[in-house]
Amino acid sequence: MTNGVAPNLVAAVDEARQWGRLMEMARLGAIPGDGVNRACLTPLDRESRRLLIGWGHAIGLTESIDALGNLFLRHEGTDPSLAPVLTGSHMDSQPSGGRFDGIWGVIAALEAIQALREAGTPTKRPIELVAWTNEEGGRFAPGCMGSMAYAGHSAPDTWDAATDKDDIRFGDALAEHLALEADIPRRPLGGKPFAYVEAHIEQGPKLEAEDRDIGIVTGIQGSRWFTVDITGKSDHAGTAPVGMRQDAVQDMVRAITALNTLMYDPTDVLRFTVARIEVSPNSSNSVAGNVRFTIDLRHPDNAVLLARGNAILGVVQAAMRFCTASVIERFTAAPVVFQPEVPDAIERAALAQGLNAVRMPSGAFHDAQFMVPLCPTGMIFVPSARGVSHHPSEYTAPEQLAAGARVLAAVLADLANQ
Ligand code: HGY
Ligand code: MN
Ligand code: MN
Repeated sequence: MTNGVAPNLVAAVDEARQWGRLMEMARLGAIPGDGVNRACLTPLDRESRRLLIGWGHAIGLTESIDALGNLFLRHEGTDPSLAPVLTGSHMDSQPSGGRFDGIWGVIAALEAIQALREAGTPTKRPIELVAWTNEEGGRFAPGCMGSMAYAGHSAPDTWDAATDKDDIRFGDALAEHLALEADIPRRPLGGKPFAYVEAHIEQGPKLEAEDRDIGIVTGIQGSRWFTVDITGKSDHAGTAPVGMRQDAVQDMVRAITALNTLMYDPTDVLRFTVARIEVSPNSSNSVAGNVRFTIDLRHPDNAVLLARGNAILGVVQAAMRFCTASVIERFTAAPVVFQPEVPDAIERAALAQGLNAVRMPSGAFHDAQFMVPLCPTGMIFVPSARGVSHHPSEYTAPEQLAAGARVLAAVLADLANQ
């Protein structure tokens, strides 16, 4: 199969069907402002997975799950013994997320596979759609647990003790989830796909600003997540002299101020974010005895990621006036560059369909980051309105999503016949 993919395949991708499925999914966990809050391993998550399985069943796909709850829908190839082409993304959302992050890549994979079947496009290799468990890390940190376990990057029980805001352990939530999906056939964790391709919204401003249809993703910058614990002593806000306090909030402010200096980048490439702060006892008239805050650090150059990240502990501890501090690293995703095979297939498909495509890196992390050591990997981006994501107003138009699904369909046909 060359890149001259049958035009009827491209025509078989149905814009309205894809949009309709996305909007039906968006009702599961809908929040004001067209947003979605659908955390992993929840009843809403399971409801969305059952909806997807139903759509897959209707077109003859067979479902299975692995020990991390990663969900697979398989389209059989003419030679079932061949390594499959894997495609998909995640179904969980941020707590105040949008209707497209992750879930579009899953729905686009379904749309592309359905178009292949309706167009009668033969595929030598099987194609497997995957919905990864807990990509966002919103309920249980870190993100990408399902893909990291599948790829052998981390042992499957690595995160069992991670807790959510209600102190539920990830291991317990996963065990409950797997029990509730016990009717779904189980498959071993892991695999050796022939290739992996993920469709995803850009979550940034580039494609819209340059009036492009498609982003051919060349790689993903590195990410490191840390948790900082500051330990002081709670006290009475009215009586405790300020000079005698061990105020964890005040020392947190000193630490973040010092970290801002450490992380300062005049070129604005480095991304340093503190966005989750837990204070105890969290009462307006009790001095804070304990504070926990998160750090999300990103950069495309691993040397910078290592140098700045490894300096965090020393900077935080030097900033302490009255408290003690500890730092734990929760997540390490090294920068990756995609092998040429899949980006080249994406470029061939976009050009063959007369789309305006550009090669670009990803600022967001994705499950694709962990597939790179396993097989040729790539991602297809479509524009994000105003570059906004991880917000209810996240938006990509139906015709833009359809263009992405058409490229995905052509890429799957290309790869599955190699
Ligand atoms: O945080 C990220 O980069 C991804 O969108 N979860
Ligand atoms: Mn995502
Ligand atoms: Mn996201």
